[in-house]
Amino acid sequence: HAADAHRTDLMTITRFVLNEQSKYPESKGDFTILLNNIVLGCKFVCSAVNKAGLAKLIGLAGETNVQGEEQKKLDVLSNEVFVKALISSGRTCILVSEEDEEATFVSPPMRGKYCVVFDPLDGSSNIDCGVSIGTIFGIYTMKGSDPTIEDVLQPGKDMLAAGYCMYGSSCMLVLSTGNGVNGFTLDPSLGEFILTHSDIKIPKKGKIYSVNEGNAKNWDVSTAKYVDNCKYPKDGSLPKSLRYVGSMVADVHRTLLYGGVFLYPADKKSPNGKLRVLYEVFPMSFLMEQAGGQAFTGKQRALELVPKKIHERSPIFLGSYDDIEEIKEIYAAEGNNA
Ligand code: P6P
Repeated sequence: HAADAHRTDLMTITRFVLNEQSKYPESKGDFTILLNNIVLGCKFVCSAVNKAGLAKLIGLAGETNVQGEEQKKLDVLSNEVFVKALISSGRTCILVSEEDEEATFVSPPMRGKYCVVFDPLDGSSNIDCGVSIGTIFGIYTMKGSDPTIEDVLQPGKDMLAAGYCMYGSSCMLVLSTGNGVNGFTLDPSLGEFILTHSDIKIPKKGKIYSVNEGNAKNWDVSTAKYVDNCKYPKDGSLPKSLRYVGSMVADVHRTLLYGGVFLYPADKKSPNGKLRVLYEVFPMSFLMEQAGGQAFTGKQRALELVPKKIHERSPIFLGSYDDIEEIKEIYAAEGNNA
């Protein structure tokens, strides 16, 4: 039976990536090895997050990260786990983490050709109240023969792959290697991520908008106008619902599956918005486009941004194709006049 086949023909993330990579005869399995180490990191963090309340991991580590935010112990732990897993893969040459001010250059003999940019535990301010949090990552290939910082300042459209792992009611890894988006759910009894959401496509138009309304006072005219249209539609359609978790992985995952838009706009306080280009905006924009959606900065296609600094920020509007078109039309008409 089909159901049985599904149960017995377990498509693990490793098998899935191997199948994908077999389309590239020249690939030597390096990407699969890299991905396996990312998956290992996600499994470890999933376990640590689920036990956080019990293992007294909660609470401030007393240190502050480069963003000037109090670091919680799980941040520190997650970052260390991913850095060690990525270096030990022997397939990376540069690592950029939200938790580390400087990029990490991997020395031979552990050096490989991939550059990984990641936020090991995004949304960590939500750890103590049990709200879903996640790991976000993007993968570039080194351009030359020796790694330079330019290799991690490439536009998001040149990423080889991107994904996130959400630690919520279940642990789910959502990945794209440039051929669509697939979702894998961790089966804790097997310790394997199993394909559960094949070829995810975001609905063309959604009924949900996701933004921190608390920043409304500081929005520019175009954002204010778009959000107003969501609440008081001019075309007689129903108002959109507001859903905002305050954890990017949770808000983007819901947007990807249900449709609608997620916005973290610029405002008078933060002219470049809050979210980081390399390891929040680019990976989520890459996934959205691969799922048939769009990602816009208020000025341009998000994936065409060329970052100058590894912790640079950008405003971001991402989600359903038609909803983002509406935002682009408003910005085209009104501009960014804050
Ligand atoms: P605000 C979490 O701190 C985070 O980096 C993202 O995960 C989330 O989308 C955003 O900040 C929430 O920011 O200002 O609405 O609390």
